[in-house]
Amino acid sequence: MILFTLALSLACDVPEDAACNADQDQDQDGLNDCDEADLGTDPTAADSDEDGYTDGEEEDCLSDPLNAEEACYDCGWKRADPGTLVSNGAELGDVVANAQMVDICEDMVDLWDFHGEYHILYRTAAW
Ligand SMILES: [Ca+2]
Ligand SMILES: [Ca+2]
Ligand SMILES: [Ca+2]
Ligand SMILES: [Ca+2]
Repeated sequence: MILFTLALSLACDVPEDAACNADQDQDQDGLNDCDEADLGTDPTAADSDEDGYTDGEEEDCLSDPLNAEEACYDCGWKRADPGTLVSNGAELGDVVANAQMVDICEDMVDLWDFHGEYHILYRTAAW
């Protein structure tokens, strides 16, 4: 009976996720090892997808740290596209079609990455 109680007590002392250490950031990318385990990023490589932005920077700018095709915008815009938008028209209150434009930092930006924010869109054309 004593052995059973001791074994039960030891089992309760084991942290839920013993494979990672929330106090450790091996690669100094701003994400602790447990956050990296949750995201699937490499805890020993600061830039898991080698796109030039660290895993922590991509987490902050809402970019995918496991997709080298997607990185933070140089101007600092967040990638706020929830991935669920569907265009339903161009009237007030509608979700307009996604569009891509070059911003002042010369990045090609997706309109839907500004979801949930208010911006003034200034477009011109010249011949
Ligand atoms: Ca890390
Ligand atoms: Ca990492
Ligand atoms: Ca990256
Ligand atoms: Ca990326």
